[in-house]
Amino acid sequence: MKLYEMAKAPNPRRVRMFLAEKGLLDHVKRVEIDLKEGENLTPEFVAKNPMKTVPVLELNDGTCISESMAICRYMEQQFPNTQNLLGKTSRESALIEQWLRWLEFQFFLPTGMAFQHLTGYFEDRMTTNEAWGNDCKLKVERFYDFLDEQLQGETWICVNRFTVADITAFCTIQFARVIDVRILPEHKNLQAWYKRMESRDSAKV
Ligand SMILES: N[C@@H](CCC(=O)N[C@@H](CS)C(=O)NCC(=O)O)C(=O)O
Repeated sequence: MKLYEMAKAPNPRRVRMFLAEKGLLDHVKRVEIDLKEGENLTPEFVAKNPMKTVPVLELNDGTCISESMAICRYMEQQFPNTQNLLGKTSRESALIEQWLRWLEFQFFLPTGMAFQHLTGYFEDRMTTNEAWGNDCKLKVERFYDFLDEQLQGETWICVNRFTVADITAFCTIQFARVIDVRILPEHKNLQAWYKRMESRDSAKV
């Protein structure tokens, strides 16, 4: 299998961490796609993913799966004897899914929008709007407060164990440095959780 990704980009990072936790990183051959140079816009890449984004997992039969969570689900089902990260019961799966949607829509997406509209990274292919970027940044800052509250008395984001929700929150927090948002000293619960995350081997990939 091939994993088209960009090492520095946050969505591919989520998938790499997921694979590392499961001990499956060596099951994929990583292919670097330079987004800044527009390598995701070539006809060859668009044929693999018409959404023009990374990551993309290409199976040995040529099937291409894009969307980080679709890739994670595929790998979890293909390798059921690895560490479960998506839920062992319907209750767990539902709560993890709820958190994933909160994290992706209310946290990751505004971080990405703030990045695009405040840094001008894709200025050659989009019109930026600074006011919108700042609104998104504010939303990201509020989400840190929310996460800190939710982590009161908890070790992990949900279901009392490490899951893909922790991976998604961690990768978003690291990504948010590019818009200069960081965990504040008063976010004691979030600080403690972040230390736990940082100490995992998968945090290094
Ligand atoms: N929902 C998608 C988002 C993928 C995504 O936006 N990837 C970014 C890199 S983190 C990308 O390829 N951006 C290129 C672009 O927007 O042109 C996923 O979860 O995989």
